[in-house]
Amino acid sequence: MKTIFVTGGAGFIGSAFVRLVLDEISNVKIVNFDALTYAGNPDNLQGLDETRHRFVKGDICDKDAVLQALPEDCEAIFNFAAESHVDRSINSASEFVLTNVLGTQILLDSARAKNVRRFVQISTDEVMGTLPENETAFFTETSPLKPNSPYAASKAAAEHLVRAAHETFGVDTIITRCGNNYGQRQFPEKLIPLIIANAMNDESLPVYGDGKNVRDWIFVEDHCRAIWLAYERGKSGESYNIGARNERQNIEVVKSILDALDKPHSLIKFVTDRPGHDRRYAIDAAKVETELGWQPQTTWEEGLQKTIDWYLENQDWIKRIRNGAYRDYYKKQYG
Ligand code: NAD
Ligand code: TDX
Repeated sequence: MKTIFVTGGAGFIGSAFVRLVLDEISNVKIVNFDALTYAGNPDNLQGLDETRHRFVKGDICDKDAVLQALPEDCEAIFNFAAESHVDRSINSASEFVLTNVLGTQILLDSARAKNVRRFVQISTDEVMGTLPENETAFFTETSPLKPNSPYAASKAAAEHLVRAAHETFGVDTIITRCGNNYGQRQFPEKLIPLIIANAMNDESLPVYGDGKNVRDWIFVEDHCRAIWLAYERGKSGESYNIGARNERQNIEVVKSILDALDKPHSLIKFVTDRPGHDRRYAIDAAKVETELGWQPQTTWEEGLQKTIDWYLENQDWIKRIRNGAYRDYYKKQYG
């Protein structure tokens, strides 16, 4: 049995990764280290095989706690833990610098201290900024880092620290940069679950600006499979851009959800644009396709329907989240 250390494994993508590894990789045990911030949810870990999964509540900025939880003879750290919502970073950036920057450095130091064999940093396409609105420009692994939001800047800073650990100390590192994920258990501050939750309750659907910003959507399990392949087959020190070649304008995404739920388009409400709103993200996935032999397995139509079905079938999950703290956030963000 190999042991891996997953941070942020009670969040949206981290919990999907934990599930995928437990389901599909038989010789791996997981220590799942998560601070359970507003975005971390123990409900996301229900039903896991507890003989191979151990949850530890802890903060990646707390070095003693990390060193204590990090198992001896650890195969890899997968760092999913982050403050992940762009709008929250616009309202208050400090938490983003702490967790996303300092937390990553503490994990890198801990990896060195305990001779962890590989460090996988889960990064984002947003570190590369924004693209013009034509079909010919894409993010590649050699695109310059030009982050535009405090969130993206903190993730770019983390990438630099990962690179520095590799160059200076020879830490075996992999960076993955993915586009917008969607799927089960995503916190309803992000576009797709927010629209599904509001539409299910016949509430208005806030669309920023003209609704024509483009995101490159990927089903969360496809992202997680690519991360595992990058860990297994990736070259030390390299970055891998992950995307399913699935660009959509926000307004198209919102209308597709309304149609699937049989709700009227009149619920859509155009609201003030996000400051510094990146216009378009689009990923050239040639490197993960050719070097890692990865391909997405879920089409947009299948993935969106699966996601909507999950939210319809798990209304208690969403009700528990849409509590007082969420309501306060929503009011502050949307008025
Ligand atoms: P999320 O907000 O759903 O989950 C983040 C998790 O990290 C939560 O469980 C939270 O409790 C935990 N966490 C936060 N601060 C922590 C700390 N200081 N110590 C320990 N745990 C802490 O985020 P997500 O959407 O699952 O994103 C996971 C990772 O993937 C992030 O690093 C994010 O930058 C990256 N990413 C996300 C997307 C996307 O579309 N959601 C796309 C590309 C990359
Ligand atoms: O209420 C909304 N209305 C709206 O029009 C929200 C929450 C979003 N939007 C727009 C903004 C974006 O153009 O929808 C698009 C998607 O927004 P988010 O879900 O907030 O995602 P984004 O800002 O694109 O960032 C996401 O992808 C990259 C994740 O949140 C990041 O963690 C990831 O790194």
